[in-house]
Amino acid sequence: KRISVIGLGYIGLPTAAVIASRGMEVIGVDVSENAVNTINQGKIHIVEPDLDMVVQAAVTTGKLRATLTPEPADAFMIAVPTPFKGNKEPDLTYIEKAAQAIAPVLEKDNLVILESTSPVGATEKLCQWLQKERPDLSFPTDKGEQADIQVAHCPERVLPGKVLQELVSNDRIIGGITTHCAERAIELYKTFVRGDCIVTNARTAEMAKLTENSSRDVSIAFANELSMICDELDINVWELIRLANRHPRVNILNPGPGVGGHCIAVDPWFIVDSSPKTARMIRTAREINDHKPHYVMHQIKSAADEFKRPVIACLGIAFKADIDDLRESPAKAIAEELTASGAGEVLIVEPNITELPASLVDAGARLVSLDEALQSCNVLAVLVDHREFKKLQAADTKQAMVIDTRGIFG
Ligand code: SAJ
Repeated sequence: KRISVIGLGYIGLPTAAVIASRGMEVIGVDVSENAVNTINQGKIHIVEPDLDMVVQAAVTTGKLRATLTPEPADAFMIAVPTPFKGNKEPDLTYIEKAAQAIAPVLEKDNLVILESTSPVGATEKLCQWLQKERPDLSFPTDKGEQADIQVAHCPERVLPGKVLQELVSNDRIIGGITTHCAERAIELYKTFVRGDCIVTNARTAEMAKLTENSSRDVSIAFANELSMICDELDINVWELIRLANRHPRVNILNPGPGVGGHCIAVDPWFIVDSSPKTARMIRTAREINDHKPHYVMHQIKSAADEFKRPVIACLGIAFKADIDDLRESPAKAIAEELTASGAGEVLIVEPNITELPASLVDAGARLVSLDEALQSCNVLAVLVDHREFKKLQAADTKQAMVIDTRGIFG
């Protein structure tokens, strides 16, 4: 069997490499020449623990090959980005482009799987886009079980930082447009997934993925709202949550500087876009989490205003602990806003990177060691709970005013 993976990013590349490591022939397709060349040299263009070794092995054994133009295959797995537009409407352009790219090489009995997190109805749209390009083939939205091509939505659910492990161990939701589509998809996933593969229809599978991330977003918003209420009432939110969580049926998540990454801060908007009047809590949770970085930035700024020559140390700019991913990071946004506001000299400690992004360098921020930051700062903002920072004791921060958004000092 030949499997083609469209989109070789954070989801597509690990998926392609894992399937190749099971002995199947995998052709990876990407629009980026740099990604294609890097992968064909057995290297990777993204950061994920252990991915380099798996990709190198898959390329060296000839099981994985990357290309710019799709080639015929038995199954196509689409793992392209689904961002939102300025007005928070889902942007399905990458899925449409992927459909147009694979349509010319589609053959009868091919299986097409959409892995990208998508708004409800996107898998049906994918069928329509393919149908438009290939009027000679029939699709399950139209011809049901008699269709030439099978289509399913099997949303990815892996946690950045643990992708290789979760790709194999997580349960999978298999949303077939028809039963036969689901059966075909299960057959493919069973070759590399150890978790259960649970069948449903495509629309429910789309909504299930959005629901998982919205559920987490709503829970984090609850914690973030609590943290702001506690500031007003002079209560330590970390102690409060520890106490409340002693109740057998309460499990509050951790407040933080806001919600980052490219999933949890995006996906709930797809539900809001589909049901704008009804999705009130989901929208409010998004607004609370999006507001949190501004709130934290003002807290830091008022602390800095207490000093004649404020030196602000920002501990961490990644979007969460122990990764180097700065995309959609609230911590990075806070550091940028602080630097631009002229609140003081800004020192950044980020053990997972070797160079600061240009936006911060240009604004005058400096990347320094933890020791240097501790020695020279008078305001200390803990923005990410990296393992290096969790070792800190209150005594290490000396005379600095501390804003601890992650509760490392409890
Ligand atoms: N965060 C908090 N408090 C918490 C937990 C998280 O502030 O108690 C923040 C993090 O610091 C980070 C953001 O939330 O900024 C998101 O981090 P995360 O670890 O919760 O999730 P992601 O975005 O790395 O991955 C999520 C996962 N979804 C769920 O756990 C329901 C993952 O399984 C999905 O595959 C992924 O989104 C995705 O691709 O959709």
